Amino acid sequence: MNQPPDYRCGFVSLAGRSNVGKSTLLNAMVGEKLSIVTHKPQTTRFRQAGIKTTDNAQIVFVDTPGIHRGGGKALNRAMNRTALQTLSEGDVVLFVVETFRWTAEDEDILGHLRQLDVPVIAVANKIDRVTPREKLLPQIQSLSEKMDFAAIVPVSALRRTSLAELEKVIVDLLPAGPPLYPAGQQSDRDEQFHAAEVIREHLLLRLQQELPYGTQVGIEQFEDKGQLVEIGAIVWLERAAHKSIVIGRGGSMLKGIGTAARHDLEKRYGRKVNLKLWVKVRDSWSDNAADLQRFGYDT
Ligand SMILES: Nc1nc2c(ncn2[C@@H]2O[C@H](COP(=O)(O)OP(=O)(O)OP(=O)(O)O)[C@@H](O)[C@H]2O)c(=O)[nH]1
Ligand SMILES: [Mg+2]
Repeated sequence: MNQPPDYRCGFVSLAGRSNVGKSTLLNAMVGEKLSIVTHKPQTTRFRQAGIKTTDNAQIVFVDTPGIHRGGGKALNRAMNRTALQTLSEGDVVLFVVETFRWTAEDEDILGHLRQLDVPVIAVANKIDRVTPREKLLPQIQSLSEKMDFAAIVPVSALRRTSLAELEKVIVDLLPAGPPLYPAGQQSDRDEQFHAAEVIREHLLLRLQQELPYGTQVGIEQFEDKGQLVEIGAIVWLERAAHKSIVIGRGGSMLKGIGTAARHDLEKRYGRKVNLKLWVKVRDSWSDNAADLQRFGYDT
């Protein structure tokens, strides 16, 4: 590929509290569903890059867990640590907020952002929920008083409103340099990671209350057999008492989760998928540093 001499490339960290739409934004910017999305907080647990390559720039978006208070378990601390570490590694930071809601957690994150010496763009997301439109202006105004942002860009990640404008603002702030990833590569994670995440998305969607937060998915088998992809995964729980709920009456809950995940994976690969799920218990894994490390968290 012939790169123009002013080609730009850099890391763009997505920062923000849970549920503001960081993963939705990453997927929309890259144009591929790389990160899982649910209406529940703390959906994203791992750092993941989503790469967008154009003729003049390569933007490496880095999705992070939502920075949150409370929880208090080793898992919560690991997620916050991952998010803060990623912030400090960006050439540019996107501070994603809900346009209509500012919370104590937003204020905490602002405190971290003020200490960075890289440009921070405030992304005022979910503007589709701001009606009438006249309300937008005072909200942007109050955001502008919080910090000296490089820019404030109101968007709707869900409806893909103003994303081209956001991309332009980002590219203008990126350092000059050649691309870091091959043009066709969109994620820095392998297919096992994505398969586990798809299964976790359906655990989050179908299990109630605290239950999904104690689940973890481990891929045991991943075999591409041409017309068929065979996947075997363990759903780890942290209490034996949760097993009967996750399996459900006559296996119905686990079956429902497996079927939904299989449909998504079949769409992803354009092929048949044979998905087998097993349920196992590892007592209190989410508060155990050794278990977290084993499951791939930064501890
Ligand atoms: N109305 C509206 N909803 C949105 C928009 N962007 C995201 N959402 C919704 O907000 C919820 C949370 O989205 P996520 O992308 O998972 O949020 P997140 O910031 O990655 O959350 P964590 O991974 O938990 O930190 C989902 O229900 C999304 O559909 C938007 O522009 N408008
Ligand atoms: Mg997320």
